[in-house]
Amino acid sequence: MSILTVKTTPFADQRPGTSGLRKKTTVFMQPNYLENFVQSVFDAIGGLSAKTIVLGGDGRYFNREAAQKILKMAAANGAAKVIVGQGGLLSTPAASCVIRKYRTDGGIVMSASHNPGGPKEDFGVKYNIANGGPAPEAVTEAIFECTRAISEYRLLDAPDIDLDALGETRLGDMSVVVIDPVADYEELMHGLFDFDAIRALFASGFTMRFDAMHAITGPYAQSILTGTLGAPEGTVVNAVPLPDFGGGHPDPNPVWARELMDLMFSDAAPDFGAASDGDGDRNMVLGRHVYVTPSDSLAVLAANAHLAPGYEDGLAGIARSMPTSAAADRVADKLGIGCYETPTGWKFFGNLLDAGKATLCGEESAGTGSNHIREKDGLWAVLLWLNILAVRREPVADILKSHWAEYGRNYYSRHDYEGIDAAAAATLMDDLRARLGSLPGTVSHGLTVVSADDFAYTDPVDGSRSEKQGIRIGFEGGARAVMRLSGTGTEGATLRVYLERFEPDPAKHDLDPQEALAAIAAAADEIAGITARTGRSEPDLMT
Ligand code: G16
Repeated sequence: MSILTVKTTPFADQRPGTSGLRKKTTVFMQPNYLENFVQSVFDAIGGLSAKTIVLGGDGRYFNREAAQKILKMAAANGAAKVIVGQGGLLSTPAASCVIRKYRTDGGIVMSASHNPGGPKEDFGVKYNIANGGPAPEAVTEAIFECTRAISEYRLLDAPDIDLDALGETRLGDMSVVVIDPVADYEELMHGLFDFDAIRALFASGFTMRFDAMHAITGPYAQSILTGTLGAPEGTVVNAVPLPDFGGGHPDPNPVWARELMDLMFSDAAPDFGAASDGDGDRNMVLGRHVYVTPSDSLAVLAANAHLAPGYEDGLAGIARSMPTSAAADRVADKLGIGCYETPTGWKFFGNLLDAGKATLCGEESAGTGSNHIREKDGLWAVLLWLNILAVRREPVADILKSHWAEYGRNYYSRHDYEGIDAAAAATLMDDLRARLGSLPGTVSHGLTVVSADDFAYTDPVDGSRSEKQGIRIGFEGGARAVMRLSGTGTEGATLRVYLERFEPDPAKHDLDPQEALAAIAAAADEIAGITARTGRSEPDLMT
């Protein structure tokens, strides 16, 4: 087996976004594209010599081929060992768990998360550092710089290895250890939650539907919910990961998880419903006839986390991304613990978790997690909910209502305008940015603007600064609209408009969120000129 040094030239579009590099699968499959990016990762982290990394993916189209190629590149770059999930599979949270458990130097996750998969859809690669979390901006920028200068990559000239056989093999001088993708993760969950209490909950006739959306969480949910916790067969649906996610969009939200939504709002609704995304880090939670927004879920989990053994000593602090509602802040306030507001992107939570400042983290984009790993974790959130339900024995809707009665309700919704012209989107944001100083005092749809700024973040641990992280428009009375461009799309631009209004009066907690937020949405549209500039009168998605 010889090491090939292959000449290449840079691709101009390999700057990682909110979460790694995501492109159309055909872009990744063109000669040298994947290789350039992977070699740049290795170069940016100071080479792979004698290092151990983890490798896995969400099983989407091109996962296996990419895994073989990355293994051969790791071997040619001098890695000592790669721990790889059987079949090239690992959910994002499981990859984080394995990186931490075996104290490896980092890991590569092949996923485009909630984006659809298939030859005409999306693929992605992200690099996680030794703490198990997404590479911080300094590292992703260093990777990008390497992609701009790359002239060659290294590849072992060797046959493919058998990714389905558990155990250790060799690829040149490198050891390859194929592991069960579920076992380490399940062991971690066992240590955090009261499995006996959850088992008793299911034994009492509690019913649940978990929609794995034909994505990576299927095997994890089957093993833990149906296997270990005794949930009835049929609890987990769409449980077999498919390369194209069954033609669906593996994004657990009210639109893409329509089937689950319909069931949960029907007469046949089980007690609890949940779904997770392509790579298993997102979650959606529902009760009978009720949808729990991710922002509310974070707040309820924070207020009740002490009911689970892993969190019985209380929380050090809570962190949320800036566009996430302030519902969790009210819990932090009451608990007298720290509360942190970060830019969008799980990578910004890493330092807070490492420094012990935050225990729970969450984002409006259906991500919730804790210090047990350094990624958001869909099934973990579901298990924490189950542990809380097992102790409180109340319907989800009642838990939510009593939470709002105690803390007030943050009405919240995100409106997405997808696939809009990238130049028009950039101009919209630039023009709005240029007018921020003159916005206070403006009245739109009966709402007076009292503040307008562009969110910037200074990491309290390492002092790093991130600018231009979303435009915030505050209205009199505390309502707000936030606007930013998504960093995870692969076609055109996606404008995200986040709307929020606080309602302290329990007598007014039963409004339809879209109605409760209608004036704020109209004001945001007028102030930014969304309809006028994009030609869209309606968002494509409202979560
Ligand atoms: C990723 C990031 C999240 C982020 C989300 C949406 O999630 O890990 O932190 O909130 O994208 O980002 P954007 O608004 O820029 O599209 P995932 O699940 O796609 O990895």
